[in-house]
Amino acid sequence: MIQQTLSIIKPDAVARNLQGEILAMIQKSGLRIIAMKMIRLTRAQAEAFYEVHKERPFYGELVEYMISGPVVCSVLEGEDAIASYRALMGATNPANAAEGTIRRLYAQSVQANAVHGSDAPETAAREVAFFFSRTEIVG
Ligand code: 3AN
Repeated sequence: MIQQTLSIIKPDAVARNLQGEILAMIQKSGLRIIAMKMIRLTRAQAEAFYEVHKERPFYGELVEYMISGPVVCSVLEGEDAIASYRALMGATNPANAAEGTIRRLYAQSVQANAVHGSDAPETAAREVAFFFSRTEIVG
């Protein structure tokens, strides 16, 4: 099934100038970038985006990290895009990420793990709409 998913290249990866390499991996995997923007999240945006983790002990640190520098948000489209991008990202903890995945190559820690990708169709719809209006999805 053709799906859309939200990707975020997180502050640690943008700070290390890895946007191009990560976008190249996304494109080589066959996913199409149908919308993209570089932004700096406000605290309110970061808190709202990660609201599901509000009760987790790492929530405060996660918000601080996500506002520590610019991020690159994009909407990816393709066959089974949600699962296929999560496979390309690799496990949340880079120590467990498979060879050749974005996180194995570029993540620094469980928190500074280079990329975000939606984890289910409902979250993908919410996350795409969180960052992009319909007219910004141009691909
Ligand atoms: P994923 O990004 O693989 O979907 P989630 O949704 O469990 O993983 O976690 C969201 C984000 O929260 C992660 N990408 C990471 O930045 C941060 N995070 C998750 N678990 C931890 C943890 N144990 N300690 C610090 N940060 C964490």
